[in-house]
Amino acid sequence: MALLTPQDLEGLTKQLECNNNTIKKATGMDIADICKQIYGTTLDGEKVGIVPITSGNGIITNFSSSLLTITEYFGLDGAVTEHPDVTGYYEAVSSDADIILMADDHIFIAHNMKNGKIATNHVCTGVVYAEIASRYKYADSKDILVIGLGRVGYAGAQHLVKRDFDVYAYDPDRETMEKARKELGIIPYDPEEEHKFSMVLEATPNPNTISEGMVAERCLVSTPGIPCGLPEDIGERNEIDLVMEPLMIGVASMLYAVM
Ligand code: NAD
Ligand code: 2YJ
Ligand code: MG
Repeated sequence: MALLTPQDLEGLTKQLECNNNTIKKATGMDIADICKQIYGTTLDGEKVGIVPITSGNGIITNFSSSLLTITEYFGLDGAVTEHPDVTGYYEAVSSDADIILMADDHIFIAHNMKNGKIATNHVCTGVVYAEIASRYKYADSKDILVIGLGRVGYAGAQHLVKRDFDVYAYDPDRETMEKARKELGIIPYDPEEEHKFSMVLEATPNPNTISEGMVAERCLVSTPGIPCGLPEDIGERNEIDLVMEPLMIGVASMLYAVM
Protein backbone atom coordinates (compact mmCIF):
# COMPACT_ATOMS: atom_id res chain seq x y z
CA MET A 1 0.00 0.00 0.00
CA ALA A 2 1.19 3.49 -0.82
CA LEU A 3 2.25 5.51 2.21
CA LEU A 4 1.85 9.26 2.30
CA THR A 5 5.13 11.18 2.25
CA PRO A 6 5.89 14.50 3.98
CA GLN A 7 6.17 16.02 0.47
CA ASP A 8 2.58 14.94 -0.32
CA LEU A 9 1.48 16.96 2.71
CA GLU A 10 3.13 20.29 1.88
CA GLY A 11 0.86 23.28 1.27
CA LEU A 12 -2.26 21.30 2.19
CA THR A 13 -4.48 24.23 3.12
CA LYS A 14 -3.81 25.88 -0.23
CA GLN A 15 -4.53 22.59 -2.02
CA LEU A 16 -7.74 22.18 -0.03
CA GLU A 17 -8.93 25.70 -0.86
CA CYS A 18 -8.04 25.30 -4.51
CA ASN A 19 -9.95 22.00 -4.67
CA ASN A 20 -12.88 23.48 -2.78
CA ASN A 21 -13.13 26.17 -5.48
CA THR A 22 -13.05 23.56 -8.25
CA ILE A 23 -15.70 21.50 -6.44
CA LYS A 24 -17.93 24.59 -6.08
CA LYS A 25 -17.62 25.46 -9.76
CA ALA A 26 -18.13 21.87 -10.88
CA THR A 27 -20.99 20.88 -8.55
CA GLY A 28 -22.44 24.08 -7.05
CA MET A 29 -21.58 22.72 -3.57
CA ASP A 30 -18.52 22.90 -1.35
CA ILE A 31 -16.84 20.01 0.49
CA ALA A 32 -18.88 20.54 3.65
CA ASP A 33 -22.16 20.60 1.65
CA ILE A 34 -21.16 17.40 -0.15
CA CYS A 35 -20.37 15.64 3.16
CA LYS A 36 -23.64 16.83 4.73
CA GLN A 37 -25.54 15.43 1.76
CA ILE A 38 -23.78 12.05 1.94
CA TYR A 39 -24.13 11.44 5.68
CA GLY A 40 -26.98 13.73 6.74
CA THR A 41 -24.79 15.07 9.56
CA THR A 42 -23.21 18.37 10.64
CA LEU A 43 -20.12 19.28 12.65
CA ASP A 44 -20.47 21.42 15.75
CA GLY A 45 -17.10 22.26 17.30
CA GLU A 46 -16.41 18.68 18.48
CA LYS A 47 -13.20 17.93 20.35
CA VAL A 48 -10.84 15.81 18.23
CA GLY A 49 -7.88 13.90 19.69
CA ILE A 50 -5.17 13.15 17.14
CA VAL A 51 -2.89 10.29 18.21
CA PRO A 52 0.46 9.80 16.41
CA ILE A 53 1.26 6.11 15.85
CA THR A 54 4.85 4.83 15.71
CA SER A 55 4.29 1.22 14.56
CA GLY A 56 5.48 -0.06 11.17
CA ASN A 57 7.01 2.74 9.10
CA GLY A 58 6.49 5.09 12.03
CA ILE A 59 5.55 8.73 12.32
CA ILE A 60 5.03 10.61 9.05
CA THR A 61 6.27 14.18 9.34
CA ASN A 62 3.31 16.58 8.90
CA PHE A 63 0.65 13.84 9.21
CA SER A 64 -0.71 14.75 12.66
CA SER A 65 -0.25 18.48 12.05
CA SER A 66 -2.19 18.11 8.78
CA LEU A 67 -5.04 16.43 10.66
CA LEU A 68 -4.97 19.29 13.14
CA THR A 69 -5.18 21.79 10.27
CA ILE A 70 -8.24 20.11 8.80
CA THR A 71 -10.06 19.86 12.14
CA GLU A 72 -9.49 23.59 12.60
CA TYR A 73 -10.58 24.32 9.01
CA PHE A 74 -13.97 22.78 9.90
CA GLY A 75 -14.26 24.68 13.19
CA LEU A 76 -13.47 21.68 15.40
CA ASP A 77 -11.39 21.73 18.57
CA GLY A 78 -8.43 19.56 17.55
CA ALA A 79 -5.32 18.62 19.55
CA VAL A 80 -2.37 16.33 18.85
CA THR A 81 -1.55 14.24 21.91
CA GLU A 82 1.81 14.81 23.56
CA HIS A 83 2.71 11.09 23.44
CA PRO A 84 2.11 8.57 20.64
CA ASP A 85 0.44 5.13 20.69
CA VAL A 86 -1.34 3.76 23.77
CA THR A 87 -0.19 6.60 26.01
CA GLY A 88 -1.50 9.11 23.46
CA TYR A 89 -4.80 7.26 23.20
CA TYR A 90 -5.14 7.36 26.99
CA GLU A 91 -4.39 11.11 26.90
CA ALA A 92 -7.01 11.77 24.23
CA VAL A 93 -9.75 9.76 25.96
CA SER A 94 -8.89 11.24 29.38
CA SER A 95 -9.16 14.75 28.00
CA ASP A 96 -12.72 13.88 26.89
CA ALA A 97 -12.15 13.92 23.12
CA ASP A 98 -15.38 13.35 21.16
CA ILE A 99 -13.54 11.91 18.16
CA ILE A 100 -10.18 10.08 17.96
CA LEU A 101 -8.14 10.12 14.72
CA MET A 102 -5.23 7.71 14.29
CA ALA A 103 -3.48 5.73 11.57
CA ASP A 104 -0.93 2.97 11.22
CA ASP A 105 0.40 1.68 7.87
CA HIS A 106 -2.76 -0.33 7.16
CA ILE A 107 -5.74 1.61 8.38
CA PHE A 108 -6.68 5.15 9.30
CA ILE A 109 -9.72 5.52 11.53
CA ALA A 110 -12.03 8.10 13.04
CA HIS A 111 -13.81 6.86 16.16
CA ASN A 112 -16.58 8.86 17.78
CA MET A 113 -16.34 8.07 21.50
CA LYS A 114 -19.80 9.51 22.22
CA ASN A 115 -21.96 7.62 19.72
CA GLY A 116 -19.67 4.64 19.02
CA LYS A 117 -19.45 5.27 15.26
CA ILE A 118 -16.20 4.30 13.55
CA ALA A 119 -15.11 5.05 9.98
CA THR A 120 -12.10 4.22 7.82
CA ASN A 121 -10.21 6.56 5.55
CA HIS A 122 -10.31 4.24 2.55
CA VAL A 123 -14.10 3.89 2.53
CA CYS A 124 -14.77 7.57 3.34
CA THR A 125 -12.31 8.69 0.66
CA GLY A 126 -13.89 6.46 -1.99
CA VAL A 127 -17.36 7.65 -1.06
CA VAL A 128 -16.60 11.39 -1.04
CA TYR A 129 -14.61 11.42 -4.32
CA ALA A 130 -17.38 9.32 -5.92
CA GLU A 131 -20.04 11.74 -4.68
CA ILE A 132 -18.06 14.72 -6.02
CA ALA A 133 -17.73 13.09 -9.47
CA SER A 134 -21.44 12.19 -9.51
CA ARG A 135 -22.51 15.77 -8.87
CA TYR A 136 -20.86 17.19 -11.99
CA LYS A 137 -23.11 19.96 -13.33
CA TYR A 138 -22.11 19.36 -16.95
CA ALA A 139 -22.54 15.56 -16.98
CA ASP A 140 -24.01 14.35 -20.27
CA SER A 141 -25.57 11.14 -18.87
CA LYS A 142 -25.67 8.92 -15.75
CA ASP A 143 -22.62 6.99 -17.01
CA ILE A 144 -19.66 7.19 -14.67
CA LEU A 145 -16.26 5.50 -14.93
CA VAL A 146 -14.36 4.08 -11.95
CA ILE A 147 -10.68 3.30 -12.60
CA GLY A 148 -9.17 1.08 -9.90
CA LEU A 149 -11.28 -1.16 -7.65
CA GLY A 150 -9.00 -1.46 -4.62
CA ARG A 151 -10.06 -0.42 -1.13
CA VAL A 152 -10.88 3.16 -2.14
CA GLY A 153 -12.30 2.57 -5.63
CA TYR A 154 -14.48 -0.37 -4.56
CA ALA A 155 -16.16 1.73 -1.87
CA GLY A 156 -16.64 4.54 -4.40
CA ALA A 157 -18.14 2.19 -6.98
CA GLN A 158 -20.47 0.71 -4.37
CA HIS A 159 -21.67 4.19 -3.38
CA LEU A 160 -22.37 5.09 -7.01
CA VAL A 161 -24.29 1.86 -7.67
CA LYS A 162 -26.43 2.60 -4.59
CA ARG A 163 -27.04 6.12 -5.94
CA ASP A 164 -28.33 4.55 -9.17
CA PHE A 165 -25.63 5.65 -11.60
CA ASP A 166 -24.57 3.51 -14.55
CA VAL A 167 -21.21 2.50 -13.12
CA TYR A 168 -18.54 1.31 -15.56
CA ALA A 169 -15.32 0.11 -13.95
CA TYR A 170 -11.87 -1.13 -14.81
CA ASP A 171 -9.17 -2.85 -12.77
CA PRO A 172 -6.42 -4.99 -14.35
CA ASP A 173 -6.95 -7.62 -11.62
CA ARG A 174 -9.41 -10.17 -13.03
CA GLU A 175 -10.63 -11.47 -9.67
CA THR A 176 -11.34 -7.94 -8.48
CA MET A 177 -13.33 -7.23 -11.63
CA GLU A 178 -15.33 -10.44 -11.25
CA LYS A 179 -16.12 -9.65 -7.60
CA ALA A 180 -17.24 -6.10 -8.47
CA ARG A 181 -19.40 -7.39 -11.31
CA LYS A 182 -21.05 -10.05 -9.13
CA GLU A 183 -21.36 -8.13 -5.87
CA LEU A 184 -21.95 -4.59 -7.08
CA GLY A 185 -23.29 -5.04 -10.59
CA ILE A 186 -20.70 -2.75 -12.20
CA ILE A 187 -20.43 -2.80 -16.00
CA PRO A 188 -16.94 -4.06 -16.94
CA TYR A 189 -15.05 -1.44 -18.95
CA ASP A 190 -12.25 -2.21 -21.39
CA PRO A 191 -9.72 0.68 -21.49
CA GLU A 192 -9.17 0.04 -25.23
CA GLU A 193 -12.87 0.72 -25.82
CA GLU A 194 -13.82 4.20 -27.06
CA HIS A 195 -16.42 5.35 -24.51
CA LYS A 196 -16.08 8.91 -23.36
CA PHE A 197 -17.26 9.69 -19.83
CA SER A 198 -17.99 13.10 -18.36
CA MET A 199 -17.59 11.78 -14.79
CA VAL A 200 -14.52 9.79 -13.74
CA LEU A 201 -13.43 8.48 -10.34
CA GLU A 202 -9.77 7.39 -10.42
CA ALA A 203 -8.42 5.48 -7.39
CA THR A 204 -5.14 3.81 -8.32
CA PRO A 205 -1.55 4.32 -7.08
CA ASN A 206 -0.33 4.67 -10.69
CA PRO A 207 0.18 7.59 -13.12
CA ASN A 208 -1.24 7.74 -16.68
CA THR A 209 -4.22 5.49 -16.00
CA ILE A 210 -6.54 7.83 -17.92
CA SER A 211 -6.37 7.85 -21.71
CA GLU A 212 -7.89 10.19 -24.28
CA GLY A 213 -10.53 7.62 -25.30
CA MET A 214 -12.03 7.67 -21.78
CA VAL A 215 -12.76 11.37 -21.25
CA ALA A 216 -15.42 13.59 -22.79
CA GLU A 217 -14.31 17.08 -23.84
CA ARG A 218 -15.97 18.47 -20.74
CA CYS A 219 -15.25 16.12 -17.87
CA LEU A 220 -14.76 15.98 -14.11
CA VAL A 221 -11.92 13.75 -12.94
CA SER A 222 -12.22 13.17 -9.19
CA THR A 223 -9.14 11.38 -7.91
CA PRO A 224 -7.63 10.57 -4.53
CA GLY A 225 -5.01 8.42 -6.33
CA ILE A 226 -1.39 9.42 -5.72
CA PRO A 227 0.29 10.20 -8.12
CA CYS A 228 -2.37 11.71 -10.36
CA GLY A 229 -3.64 9.32 -13.06
CA LEU A 230 -4.50 12.08 -15.52
CA PRO A 231 -1.66 12.90 -17.94
CA GLU A 232 -1.13 16.67 -18.15
CA ASP A 233 -1.49 16.87 -21.94
CA ILE A 234 -4.91 15.16 -21.85
CA GLY A 235 -6.03 17.60 -19.19
CA GLU A 236 -4.88 20.53 -21.31
CA ARG A 237 -6.42 19.36 -24.61
CA ASN A 238 -9.80 18.75 -23.00
CA GLU A 239 -11.79 20.93 -20.64
CA ILE A 240 -11.17 18.77 -17.58
CA ASP A 241 -12.09 19.82 -14.07
CA LEU A 242 -9.67 18.03 -11.76
CA VAL A 243 -10.29 17.35 -8.06
CA MET A 244 -7.17 15.87 -6.49
CA GLU A 245 -5.82 16.29 -2.99
CA PRO A 246 -3.75 13.89 -0.84
CA LEU A 247 -5.51 13.86 2.56
CA MET A 248 -7.95 16.53 3.70
CA ILE A 249 -11.03 15.76 1.55
CA GLY A 250 -10.97 12.15 2.73
CA VAL A 251 -10.56 13.24 6.36
CA ALA A 252 -13.47 15.69 6.07
CA SER A 253 -15.57 12.74 4.89
CA MET A 254 -14.44 10.65 7.91
CA LEU A 255 -15.42 13.40 10.36
CA TYR A 256 -18.92 13.78 8.91
CA ALA A 257 -19.26 9.97 8.68
CA VAL A 258 -18.92 9.49 12.46
CA MET A 259 -21.29 12.30 13.50
P1 NAD B 1 -5.31 -0.52 -3.38
O1 NAD B 1 -3.93 -1.03 -3.54
O2 NAD B 1 -6.26 -1.20 -2.43
O3 NAD B 1 -6.03 -0.50 -4.82
C1 NAD B 1 -5.47 0.01 -5.99
C2 NAD B 1 -6.16 -0.68 -7.16
O4 NAD B 1 -5.76 -0.03 -8.37
C3 NAD B 1 -5.79 -2.16 -7.30
O5 NAD B 1 -6.96 -2.95 -7.32
C4 NAD B 1 -5.03 -2.20 -8.64
O6 NAD B 1 -5.23 -3.42 -9.35
C5 NAD B 1 -5.67 -1.02 -9.37
N1 NAD B 1 -4.89 -0.50 -10.50
C6 NAD B 1 -3.55 -0.40 -10.64
N2 NAD B 1 -3.24 0.12 -11.86
C7 NAD B 1 -4.41 0.34 -12.49
C8 NAD B 1 -4.75 0.85 -13.77
N3 NAD B 1 -3.82 1.25 -14.65
N4 NAD B 1 -6.07 0.96 -14.10
C9 NAD B 1 -7.02 0.55 -13.24
N5 NAD B 1 -6.75 0.05 -12.01
C10 NAD B 1 -5.47 -0.05 -11.64
O7 NAD B 1 -5.17 1.02 -3.01
P2 NAD B 1 -6.25 1.96 -2.28
O8 NAD B 1 -6.10 1.81 -0.81
O9 NAD B 1 -7.57 1.72 -2.91
O10 NAD B 1 -5.69 3.41 -2.66
C11 NAD B 1 -5.71 3.88 -4.01
C12 NAD B 1 -4.90 5.17 -4.11
O11 NAD B 1 -5.54 6.19 -3.35
C13 NAD B 1 -3.47 5.07 -3.55
O12 NAD B 1 -2.64 5.87 -4.37
C14 NAD B 1 -3.60 5.69 -2.17
O13 NAD B 1 -2.38 6.22 -1.70
C15 NAD B 1 -4.59 6.78 -2.46
N6 NAD B 1 -5.34 7.31 -1.30
C16 NAD B 1 -5.49 8.66 -1.26
C17 NAD B 1 -6.26 9.25 -0.28
C18 NAD B 1 -6.50 10.75 -0.32
O14 NAD B 1 -7.06 11.30 0.63
N7 NAD B 1 -6.16 11.40 -1.41
C19 NAD B 1 -6.85 8.44 0.71
C20 NAD B 1 -6.67 7.05 0.64
C21 NAD B 1 -5.91 6.50 -0.38
O1 2YJ C 1 0.87 8.65 12.97
C1 2YJ C 1 1.57 8.73 11.96
O2 2YJ C 1 2.27 9.75 11.70
C2 2YJ C 1 1.61 7.55 11.02
N1 2YJ C 1 1.46 6.32 11.72
C3 2YJ C 1 0.54 7.79 9.96
C4 2YJ C 1 0.37 6.66 8.94
C5 2YJ C 1 -0.58 7.06 7.85
N2 2YJ C 1 -1.00 5.89 7.13
C6 2YJ C 1 -0.99 5.84 5.78
O3 2YJ C 1 -0.63 6.76 5.10
C7 2YJ C 1 -1.43 4.52 5.20
N3 2YJ C 1 -1.58 4.67 3.75
C8 2YJ C 1 -2.73 4.05 5.77
C9 2YJ C 1 -3.87 4.94 5.45
C10 2YJ C 1 -4.99 4.12 4.99
C11 2YJ C 1 -5.88 4.93 4.13
N4 2YJ C 1 -5.53 4.82 2.73
MG1 MG D 1 -8.36 13.09 0.41
